[in-house]
Amino acid sequence: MRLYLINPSNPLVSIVKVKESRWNRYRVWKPLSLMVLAGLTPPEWEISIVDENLGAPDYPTMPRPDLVGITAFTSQANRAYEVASHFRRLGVPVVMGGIHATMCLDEVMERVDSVVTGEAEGIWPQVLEDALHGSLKRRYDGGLAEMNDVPFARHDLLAKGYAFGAIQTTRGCPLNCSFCSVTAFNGTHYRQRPIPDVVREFQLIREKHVLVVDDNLIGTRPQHIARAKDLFRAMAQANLRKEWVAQATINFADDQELLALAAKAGCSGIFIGFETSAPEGLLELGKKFNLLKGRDIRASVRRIQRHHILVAGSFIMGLDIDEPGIGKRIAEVASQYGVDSLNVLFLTPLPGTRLWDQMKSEGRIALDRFPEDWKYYTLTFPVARYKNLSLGGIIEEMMFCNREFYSMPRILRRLSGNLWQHRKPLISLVGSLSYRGNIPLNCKAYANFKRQRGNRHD
Ligand code: B12
Ligand code: SF4
Repeated sequence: MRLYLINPSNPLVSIVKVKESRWNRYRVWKPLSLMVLAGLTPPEWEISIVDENLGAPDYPTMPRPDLVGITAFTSQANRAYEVASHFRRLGVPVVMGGIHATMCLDEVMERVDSVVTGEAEGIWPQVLEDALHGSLKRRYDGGLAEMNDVPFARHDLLAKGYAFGAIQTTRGCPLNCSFCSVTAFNGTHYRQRPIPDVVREFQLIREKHVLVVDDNLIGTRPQHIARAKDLFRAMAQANLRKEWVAQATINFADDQELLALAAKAGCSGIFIGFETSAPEGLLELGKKFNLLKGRDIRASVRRIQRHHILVAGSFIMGLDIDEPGIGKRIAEVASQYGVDSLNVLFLTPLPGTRLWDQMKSEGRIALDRFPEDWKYYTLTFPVARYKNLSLGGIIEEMMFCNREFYSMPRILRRLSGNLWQHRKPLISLVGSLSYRGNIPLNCKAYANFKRQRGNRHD
């Protein structure tokens, strides 16, 4: 039995355009969901994972599969439907799962044979069994998985063409920020995989560099942090010889032992969602966790960097409190914080979030012809109507911000800081050049966006 597991591309996402900027090779990440599904699949299935981010294959020339499984973030939904329709025309049953299928169930049901909502661990073997007997149901729900049931991902199936391997150690987030789908999808309970499983799986990854995909590797409570320390100790003891990057909240900086253990376990970079520097903005986004009074963020960032860990900061533009000048402000704040790289995203109402409900009720979702418009839900296009910023205005702010933060003098200033502090100068430089190289690409993409969809913002 032949199974294709497909990760559809989204040609609008500049990070997948490796050919247009060679630095982007370092920003194409493995589709871990499909590697996990493969890990849940019994041996009678011959599995191929197709990651269209590396280029879509010529499907008609490939052997006919018996079943196709497609994953999709919302931004990939359009392409997912094209791929589904190709295989359905051939009479091959198509199953779709993942975040978009879960949040937009009705839309997806109309376009595939079977939909799996939620996490797959508890249900995928049943789906395969039914497919084998030609009795696929229209809908399955995997709910939330037991973390003991998360299998080792099949790292052997997607070995070439990536700079980073991928692994997951926890799921769920109690914080439920208004713009984020994680709590709605993975639940409020912070669930952790058994430490020996994580260490063993790390050993199966071939790449030297690894992305830990957890939304918050260290969690929010003392017991979460204690577990993170145990994990780092076990990783260091196993002498993995890997360098990894992960996402965490700023409280990562608050515990010197945690930082030392993370560095010893191979942590080379941490991605932190600051979102905004304004307390009213954090309240607007429901990210109260970042509101710790008296925190000196620059000092927190420095504490992390002293352990030779790079800090990438993420901000959101388009909040109700944001006004003209926000681009300059974010670039300045990020420089003040001393982050090594900056990622700014447009506030985007993703389906299933509180922000979606709010913006929908206020009639502020400008791009609302679905499914065609989903391809713009990459957080790199302004798909909503923003309170104090016009469409042209917010695009200008974004371009100003990136040009400012990634100007050559600023890149060189950060590089000299990295060199001085022995903090991965090469990685930092590659990261900055990759962002800088994408500025002209983004510029072109915005111009097309304004031409094709600009009238929707009126
Ligand atoms: C790693 C990651 C990335 C990587 C992607 C790597 C990759 N190719 O998969 C990178 C950095 C590239 C990325 C990019 C983006 N991401 Co992202 N990302 C994540 C993150 C942190 C983890 C995803 C992951 O690997 N999870 C581990 C796997 C095992 O879990 P899973 O994907 O949920 O899969 C399980 C189930 O969903 C299900 N399942 C999944 N697919 C299928 C398919 C079938 C057939 C079946 C049966 C089951 C099934 O089974 C799996 C096992 O239980 C999530 C947050 C999260 N917690 O999910 C955000 C998340 C998925 N990203 C998000 C977004 C918005 C984006 C971007 C659009 C914007 C951005 N800049 O962040 C881009 C889009 C890229 C694109 N191609 O269009 C949103 C998606 C919301 C939505 N409605 O689409 C999330 C949920 C974060 C959030 N804040 O809300 N992302
Ligand atoms: S943005 Fe981060 S902290 Fe907020 S709900 Fe999402 S994963 Fe949790």
